[in-house]
Amino acid sequence: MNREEIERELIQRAGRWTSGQDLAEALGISRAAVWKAVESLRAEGYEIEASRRGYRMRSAPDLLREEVVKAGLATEFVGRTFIYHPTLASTNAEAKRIAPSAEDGTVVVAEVQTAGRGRMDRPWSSPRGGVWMSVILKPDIPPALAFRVNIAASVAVARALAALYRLDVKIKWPNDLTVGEKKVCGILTEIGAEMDTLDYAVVGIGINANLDPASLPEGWKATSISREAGGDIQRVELVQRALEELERCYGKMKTSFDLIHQEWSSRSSTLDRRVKIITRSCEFEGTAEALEADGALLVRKDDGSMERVLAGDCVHLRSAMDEEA
Ligand code: BT5
Repeated sequence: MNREEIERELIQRAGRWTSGQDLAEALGISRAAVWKAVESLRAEGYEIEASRRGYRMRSAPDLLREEVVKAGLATEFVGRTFIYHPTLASTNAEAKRIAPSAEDGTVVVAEVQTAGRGRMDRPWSSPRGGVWMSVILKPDIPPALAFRVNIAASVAVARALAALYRLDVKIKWPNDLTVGEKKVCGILTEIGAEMDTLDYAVVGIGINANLDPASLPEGWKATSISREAGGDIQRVELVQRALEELERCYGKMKTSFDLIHQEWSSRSSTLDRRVKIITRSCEFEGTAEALEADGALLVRKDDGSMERVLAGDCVHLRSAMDEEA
């Protein structure tokens, strides 16, 4: 208990000296207990100086701990309840478990997932160094509009990656974020609903932050931020920014969704491409002509007919123009 309190105090006063006496008095504990808590923080990788002037935090380890993320988080409700786990099977599974009684905006984060999942129960590789988190949202919208949450999340994370690391992030339909056609982030939105009410949406966001894409199977065409940005990044800042952008996009979801939809379209790498669509029931090729506001992709088949695809996978093919070039 003392450890968490000292951690919070030192993070709030990072870079400034605080006397052991002040800390002990503020928390109603002995100076020896302060010292013990400082020692246990150091053992976890915190750099804390000690001198006659007291203690000064120089750096915190790059862990997505509640106290550290919340200390600089400029949101009203997203991430205000922030649940940190060193390891979980899947943050989406845990978020769904707690969703019925959770506050709107609750975030579940894990440093490592042992059974991370993608769409259609595919595996999602989640080693240390990535950002694996799920946000529980309770929008007052009918279940039929739940796809909006997914679109808002794609736009939000794309904004965060573009703003923080100047990456040219594209959205590949339906919701992969890519850099140079390689996947840097995957999003999985799952809902709990009755016939006409949405109880919750759990938005699972997996970002390959500081990891070596060579450690993932080559066929996955994956990349990471550290690879694209040329070095490790601060994951805490990334989580904060992504949650802030998510709150902003989520706020527009009900009143001005067309703005989010427009941004989604303008960041799309799928539009105007030749694509192969694979759904549960069929496979076909064509040209991606439009992204509709309900998340559907409109594909013009070679026989001229138009197909609306609401769910499935999309492979980007080389365009006829590329082939001529
Ligand atoms: C997705 O599925 O892209 C959604 C991934 C969502 C992951 C987050 S992490 C936090 C939360 N908790 C969870 O358990 N899940 C969410 P999909 O479009 O089906 O892509 C899955 C495919 O991507 C796999 O079949 C692999 O080919 C590939 N893949 C797996 N791990 C990857 C990684 N780390 N980076 C890039 N590609 C990966």
